[in-house]
Amino acid sequence: MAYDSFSTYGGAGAAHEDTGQTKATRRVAENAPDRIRFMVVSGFLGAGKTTAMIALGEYMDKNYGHIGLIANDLGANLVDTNLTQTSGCTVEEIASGCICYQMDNTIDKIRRLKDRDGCVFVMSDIPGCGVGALDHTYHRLADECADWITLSPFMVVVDPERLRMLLPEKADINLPEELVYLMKLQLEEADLVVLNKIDLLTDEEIQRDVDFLKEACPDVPVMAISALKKIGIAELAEFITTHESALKNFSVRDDEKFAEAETKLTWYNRRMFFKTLDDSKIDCNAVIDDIIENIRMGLIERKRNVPHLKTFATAGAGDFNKCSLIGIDYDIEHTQLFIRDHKKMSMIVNARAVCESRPLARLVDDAIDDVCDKYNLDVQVFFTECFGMGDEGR
Ligand SMILES: Nc1nc2c(ncn2[C@@H]2O[C@H](COP(=O)(O)OP(=O)(O)O)[C@@H](O)[C@H]2O)c(=O)[nH]1
Ligand SMILES: [Mg+2]
Repeated sequence: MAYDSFSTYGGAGAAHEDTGQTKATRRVAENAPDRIRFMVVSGFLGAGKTTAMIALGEYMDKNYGHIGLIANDLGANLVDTNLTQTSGCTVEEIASGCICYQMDNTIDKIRRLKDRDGCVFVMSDIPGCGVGALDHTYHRLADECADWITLSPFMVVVDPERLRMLLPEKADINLPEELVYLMKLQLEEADLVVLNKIDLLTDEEIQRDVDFLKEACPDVPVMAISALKKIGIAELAEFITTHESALKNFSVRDDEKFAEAETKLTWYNRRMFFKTLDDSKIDCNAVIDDIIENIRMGLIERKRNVPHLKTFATAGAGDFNKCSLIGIDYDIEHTQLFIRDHKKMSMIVNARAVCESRPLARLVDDAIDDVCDKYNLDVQVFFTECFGMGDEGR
């Protein structure tokens, strides 16, 4: 790729080698005997927060010292926790709510990662759209833990597909106006904007998106990476270990439009187990594709959308399938397919949808009934939760 300036701010310098002591290694070590750095990775649903966190974690764990990851999402049986555990970093999970409202727990976890696990840097992602975390987490940590936590830039990951809604072309990707508003708020909150998924773009498109983001966020650096293909990770690691948050005064506590936007989102988590009724082995990849496709079609029919749907399925002996869908206008992305046919599989579905919770629950049930008929399967559901951000009694 000819686009050679992934670091578009301040020339963070040549990429580090994967081995040996880098300048930054020494810096972190010098500063850090009794301090730790903390960073929130924010960004839109499906933008690549978790993938970016793992890519950074893996790289920094080799080059900077031990890294801790906090996988933060809502509910039990989450795909992301399973994933982050493959990174080599120490992983903690906060699944009972957003870190914003779990700060005592979050501070405990950061302390434990530092004292027990010897971590020098901890990253946490955030559920939903992340907006508000600067206020709730960074300002609280700055007030209470300044003597042992250094706050790295509040990082907002941007997905080029979703960015098209904000670009002059104003692409209509079937997301309500409220979510466009959430994306704008996200950019305002950032200390550092990271354009992700540049492996999907031409050099001209990367340049156009970076220029647009620089103009939209004139006071903050913009960097470009591919978390999946691990492009620009060394430069990003250098930046976040050598800069600190500006601790902007940015709050959405009294923003009604924000509250309204959040209530558009519904969380759906389910864990289940499938087996063939006649004990035969079948192509479980096709079953998963059909489930996702049925959900997609059901949402299209109801004029609703799913900014992020993730599935993770295992069938023993290390064979697994991981898929992702980032909206009704997109194809299913297969991060990993089963290599063999199976007669059983265990599966997790996590959906973050723009759809009311009851019709969503019904639609997923229908999608599953449909594959059971088609493939002659029995299903056992172990866990389901489905709730709107605004649902009473949550
Ligand atoms: N092509 C491409 N896909 C990516 C990249 N980073 C993440 N993805 C994919 O985007 C989807 C959402 O990623 P994820 O990290 O789960 O997003 P999150 O919801 O922000 O945590 C997954 O299917 C990823 O494999 C990237 O750099 N390039
Ligand atoms: Mg995630």
